[in-house]
Formats: sequence, structure tokens, C-alpha cells
Amino acid sequence: MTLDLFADADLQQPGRLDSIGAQSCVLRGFALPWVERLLPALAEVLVQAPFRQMVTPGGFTMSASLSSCGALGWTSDRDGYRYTRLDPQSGRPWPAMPEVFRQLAVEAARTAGFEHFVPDACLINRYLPGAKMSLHQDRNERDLTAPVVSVSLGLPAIFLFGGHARSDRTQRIPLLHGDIVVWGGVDRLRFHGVLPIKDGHHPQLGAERLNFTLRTAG
Ligand code: MD3
Ligand code: FE
Repeated sequence: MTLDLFADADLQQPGRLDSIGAQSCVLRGFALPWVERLLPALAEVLVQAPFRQMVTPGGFTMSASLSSCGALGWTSDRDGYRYTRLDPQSGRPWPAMPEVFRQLAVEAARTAGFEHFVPDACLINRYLPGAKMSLHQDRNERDLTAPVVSVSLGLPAIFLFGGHARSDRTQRIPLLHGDIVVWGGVDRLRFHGVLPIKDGHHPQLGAERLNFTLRTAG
């Protein structure tokens, strides 16, 4: 029993690198020293491109709200999923990617073994309690050899990490405020999702979870 408790506490230790696949890992607490600079940059992005709920090609409204920054932003509607240069809601280019987002992602990618990461898109997901993300693959990016870097802030989540077929069994990986996950190479097309977020309160973010995913899309 004592050993199990230790294992749990250990899992959340900042600075720890947990391998979750052949070419994927969680960098525990990697973003913590950056949060103070990430949040104001995020607020500026959201003034220009507020969170909105999108509809899937199948006609379902996603429970997470989304925004984007960078040269390309991600959109879903009845016609499908795609990256666009303009925010369809404003008709203007997506807000520029804040330098602090780019720097953090490049440092995380390098720490995970991916040199020369050049993100051109950052998708920002907001989950209120109860919101989830169903199992899916991310395959709209042109260069699938580039990794994806994801930064989790606020309420904890349980990330589902599956295989290359939708029906493959999934591992459940807890993601906490400040954790970064890097996926690449052979793991890049694995199915993944997020279980419904539990109600709670985070001291800095309140009752929400934010996830930024930085990608090379174009
Ligand atoms: C694994 N977001 O935005 S982060 C997504 O927590 C997405 O908001 C989830 O899935 C979230 O597409 C999970 C992770 C993520 C993003 C891209 C991946 C995991 C990935 C691409 C390939 C493999
Ligand atoms: Fe995804």
C-alpha cells in the first residue's frame, strides 16, 4: 500500500520523463516555469480568436471549445476537418503564434528527442467539467514525420492512448497542470482521446482545463 502511494506521488514529480510509447513521452511539470508567461499570451490570442464550439462532419457539436494561433488554424464543420489561413469566424488570419508558445514547444520537443521542430499551428482546446474528446487520429497535418507537442493546464485529465486501430486497447494516462506530452514517429497516428473532465477547481485556472497542441501542419 505504501509503495503504491509512493508510485502515485512519483508520477507527478516535476522533471520526470515518462515514456508512453516507442516515440512518445510525458515531461512531467515541464511547462510549470512557463505558465506565468503563457497565460497572458493566451489571453491576447483569445481576444482576436475567441473559443468557439465546432461541429464534426458527422453533425455532432464538440464538447471542448477551440481556438487556434499560428499561420494555420484547425477547423471542423459539416464539410470535414482542415487547416485554414483565415479564422472562418472573423475572416482574418489566425493570431500569430506567441513566441513563448513556440519556444516552449521547441524545448519540449528537443528534450523528447525531436530536433528542429518548427510548429506552424497551435490548436487550443478548452474543457469545462464534463467535456471530453472521443478517440480519433490526427492526420490532417502534411508532414506526419513532425511530432505533436501538447501542453496541459488547469484541471487534470485522463488521456486515452490507443493503437493504430480504433478498437485497440487504450492506456489511461493522467495529465496534470504543467505536463507536456510529445508524440512522434511510429506513435504519431495512434488513436487518442480524453475522458470527461471531472468537476473541480484549479487555483490558477478555476473550473477548466486548457490544452495547447503545437503542430507542423503545412
Ligand atoms: C497523439 N487533444 O487536439 S492532447 C487534439 O488533451 C487532441 O486536448 C487532446 O487530441 C487534448 O487533437 C489530447 C494530445 C494529442 C494531440 C495530438 C496527437 C495527442 C496526440 C497526435 C498524435 C498522437
Ligand atoms: Fe488529437
